[in-house]
Formats: sequence, structure tokens, C-alpha cells
Amino acid sequence: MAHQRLLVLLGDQLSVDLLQYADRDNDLILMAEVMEEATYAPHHKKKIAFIFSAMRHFSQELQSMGWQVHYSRLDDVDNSGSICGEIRRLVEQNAIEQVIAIAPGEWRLLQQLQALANDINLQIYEDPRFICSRTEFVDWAEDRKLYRLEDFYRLMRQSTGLLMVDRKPEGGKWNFDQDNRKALKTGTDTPVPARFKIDAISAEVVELVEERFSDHFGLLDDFWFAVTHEQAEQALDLFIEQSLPLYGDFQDAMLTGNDFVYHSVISMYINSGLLDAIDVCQRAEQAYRSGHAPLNAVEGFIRQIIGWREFIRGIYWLKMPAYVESNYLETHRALPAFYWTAETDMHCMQQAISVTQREAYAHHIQRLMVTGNFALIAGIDPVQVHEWYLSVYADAYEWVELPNTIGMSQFADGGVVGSKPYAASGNYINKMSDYCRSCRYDVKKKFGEDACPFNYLYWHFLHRNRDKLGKNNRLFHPYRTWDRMDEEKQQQYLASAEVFLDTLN
Ligand code: FAD
Ligand code: DLZ
Ligand code: SF4
Repeated sequence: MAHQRLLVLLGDQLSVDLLQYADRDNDLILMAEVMEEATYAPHHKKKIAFIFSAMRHFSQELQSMGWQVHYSRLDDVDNSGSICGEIRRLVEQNAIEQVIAIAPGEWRLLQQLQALANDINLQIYEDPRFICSRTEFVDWAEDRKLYRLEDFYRLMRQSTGLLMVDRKPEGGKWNFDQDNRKALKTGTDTPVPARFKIDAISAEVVELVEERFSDHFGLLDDFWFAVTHEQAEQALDLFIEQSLPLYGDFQDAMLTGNDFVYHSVISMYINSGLLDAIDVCQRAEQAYRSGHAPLNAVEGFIRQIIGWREFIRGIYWLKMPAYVESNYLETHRALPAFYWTAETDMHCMQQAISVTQREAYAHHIQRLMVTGNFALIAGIDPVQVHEWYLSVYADAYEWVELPNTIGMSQFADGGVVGSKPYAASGNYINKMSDYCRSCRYDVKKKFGEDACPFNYLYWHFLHRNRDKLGKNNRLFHPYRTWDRMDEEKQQQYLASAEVFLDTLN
């Protein structure tokens, strides 16, 4: 059958919503496993297996719905190795007159597609899966000096109508975060996310990944992710039923040996297209309206999706391509090898990195307040930190990973995403987790050989960045505490930090 148009669907565009740009009777869909996408970052093995398996399942689903799909497998002999190469090949082989693509999530790939559009008739459409389009965000940002999540979030609540009553926020407040900072008791039994048996498609993909990407980071055994829309829906149902009611209370909690706490573990499904963001939020809202989950939990959860997720994407497109070069704090230290091995005596770091190795997942507080916080206060080069986060998580695409890392976590953008750096001493980790109890370091000790490295690195960070952070109102109290310390104590903090930082080199 001759096709006049080709619709390209990328590995994170597995949504039936995107079929609105094509015509089932006349158009051909292209999906392609390609080495360039699988290796532009050393992606975790489970991330590649997840994407390839979900792509293969979606291609089958599309065909059973009557769509014509050309699916390039990684090992096809004529696979050109890149998305643009595969588009060119299909255009030539099928005498295609027009190619339709949906704006990719990464600047890198958008540049490639725009270059290709100089040679072939290629139309790039806006991705309709986001609430706030790239141009709407630019309009929102245009009139303001500071971009603050809270302002943007209120707008998203109004435009979606989620948790709104008569144009006012449900419960009389926009944000219930102050109720959401509880720690958990050691040994608390928390639910586990839905796990799915590996089927023939996933088994084949796992074998392919083991063979072709054996040098990539991460463990592939016990692959349990949802790989179809139906399975992802089941994972969401289970989260809403079991975990959502306590999601708010324990959103910042961490526990030894507990990988997921009450988190949803659905970011990889939303980002790849297996779940729809608005639908997820509506389901959470229903759980509140039916009395199944309290407002602090549901508001907190919805804020992450229509607030943070959309805000972060807006910042990415507003600030790229220069954003990736941001290094406000001028840090240049290499990323320590233990980020790849989990071999460290810091128990909190060992826990956060080992779940990353096993599951291509870590929850937000592990990413922000453990691995991110350490990189920040130790002064690691932000590009190396960014490359690590982009590689190791199943939900990582540059549009969402980069502003979270460069902005929220490393303050390398100088305050575009957040108003102050998320720097903390061991005290925070001790308050929100039980990690310190089984650590070789002593969280109560401030300096010296056995002291928790987060304690002295925190003060070293504030001291060495005084010219850049000293005038930040939100850091007034820590700087005042530092200034009131006697000089000998200050010197002990700084000396311990120097000794420790030398061991990282
Ligand atoms: P939950 O805690 O259950 O939250 C629900 C949903 O809200 C998530 O599934 C996600 O879709 C959304 N969400 C929550 N926080 C954020 C946020 N800050 N930005 C965007 N969406 C958010 N998230 C990614 O999806 N991809 C990334 O590559 C990524 N990199 C990060 C890097 C760093 C340094 C930090 C600090 C955060 C990063 N995040 C990233 C945000 C957040 O940590 C993950 O979305 C979350 O941990 C995913 O787990 P979950 O589905 O269990 O989330
Ligand atoms: C992440 C990824 C991987 C590992 N492999 C592929 C692939 O083979 N084919 C594909 O279409 N997409 C893949 N992806 C997702 C893309 O990298 C993603 O679409 C871009 O980074 C834009 O977000
Ligand atoms: Fe982490 Fe310090 Fe606690 Fe050890 S003592 S777990 S290094 S915060």
C-alpha cells in the first residue's frame, strides 16, 4: 500500500493521543530502535529495556487497531542507527511526501529534526500531552523577573480546574506542604508498586540489552516494569488504592531497605506516554472526593504533576541551549566513582545509589537531599552531575532531568528554578530517615575523622560561596550562625572538609 505521509513516534511518545496528527487509512507510522538514542547517554540497562519493550508492545497495539507501522529493530541489518537516518530511509523506500513529527522532549533531537526539515517535507507539531505549551510558558515568564513554582502552579490549578471549588482552591489553601514532613519508624511496612511478569517481548528485549549494552550502568535482573498502557493503569490503580492516602504525610521520608516508601513510581510511565498526566491527576482528585485519600496527600501529588513537572519543562525550553552550560557556583570537581558503584561508607549515599543501580529509580528526596545535596556541597561539576542523572533513571529525559539537576538540585542556574540551594547537613538526613543509625560516620559529630561528611561539607559550601550566596535572604540564618561561631570551630569545619574533599580527588 502506498503511503503519502509518515508519522514518527519516538520512544517517549507512546500515546494514542498523538495519533490525532495522522490518518489510519492512509498514513504510515515509524517507530525505530536506534543506537544513537540508546547511547547518547550511557542509559541504565533497565531504562533501555523498558523503552524498547514498551515501544514493541505499543507497535503491536497500534497494528491491532488497524494502523500500518514500520518498526525498526535495533538489530535489523539496514537500521541506519539514528532517528533521522530512519526517517530518510523510509521516505526514500516508500516515496513519502510528508513527514509528521511531534516536538521531541530534548533540544538535541529537535535540532536534528529541524535540520532534516531543510531537505525533506517535515512538519513538527507541539506535543499536546502537556498542559502548558512552550509558548504559553514563555508568555507567562515574559513579565516576571523571578519564576516561582507557586505562582505557576496556581495558574495550572485554575486552567485545569483540579481541586477547585467556585474558582477557589479546595480546602481554602493552595498548598498543604506544611503537613507533609513526617518521618517514618524503622521497620514500617509500606506497599510495593505493581510488579509485572516478564512476557516474551520483554524477555527478548532483556536478552538484547544484556548482549548489546553490557557495559552500561545498572542491573537488569528482575525486570518488573509495566510495558503496556493497561499495565501502567494497573500500577496507577494500585498506587491510588494503597499509597496515595499516606503520600503527603511521608513524602520526604527515607528508610533503610525501603525503595519506594509511599511514592507512586509512575514517572517513567507518564514520561514515556503509557499514562496521561491529566488523567492521573483526575484519578487522584476522585480519590479525594470519594473520601479515600486526604487533601494534603492529593494536593501534594497533583502539585508535583501539574506544578513541578510542567514548570520544569517550561524552564527547559525557555533556557536552552545555554542552560546546560550553567555553572553559577563555578564548581569543577569530578563526579566521585562511587556514584557508579555505590561503594561508599556514607550509608545514605549507599542506599540512594544502590536502589538506583537495582531499579533505575530513586525517590525525590533521595535524588534531591542525598545524592544531589552531596554533589552540591562537595562542589561537583554540574555537567557531570547532569550526565549521571540523565543516564541512571528510567524516567530521565533531558527536558525534565536537566532543570531538576542544574536548577533545583545544584543551584547552577543561580536561582532560576529555586530561590535557594537545597544544601543540608547530616541533621536533615537524620531527621527524615533512619540511615544514620547504621552508618560508619557519626551524624552528631561536627568535624574530625568520624564526623558525618555532610556536616562539615555544608559549612565549607556556605563559606566558600559567600560572595554568591551571602546576600540570599533565605540563607540569612545559616550565615548568621556561621558568623557567630568561634574561629577555631570554623577552622575545624573547614579543615575536615578539605581533608575529605582531597580523598575525592
Ligand atoms: P512521586 O513522588 O510519586 O510524584 C508523582 C509524580 O510527580 C512523578 O511521577 C512525576 O511525574 C512528578 N514529579 C514529581 N516531582 C517532580 C519534579 N521535580 N519534576 C518533574 N516531575 C515531578 N523526574 C523525572 O520524571 N525525570 C527525571 O529525569 C528526573 N530527574 C531528577 C533529578 C533530580 C536531581 C531531582 C532532584 C529530581 C528529578 N526528578 C525527575 C523529579 C522527581 O525526583 C521524580 O519525578 C520522582 O522521583 C519520580 O518518582 P515517582 O514517580 O515515585 O514520584
Ligand atoms: C531513551 C531512548 C532510548 C534508550 N532509545 C530510543 C530508541 O531507540 N528510539 C526512540 O525513538 N527513542 C528512544 N529513546 C527516547 C528518545 O531518546 C527520546 O525520544 C528523546 O530523547 C526525546 O525526549
Ligand atoms: Fe549520611 Fe552522615 Fe547520616 Fe552517614 S551519618 S547516613 S553520611 S547523613
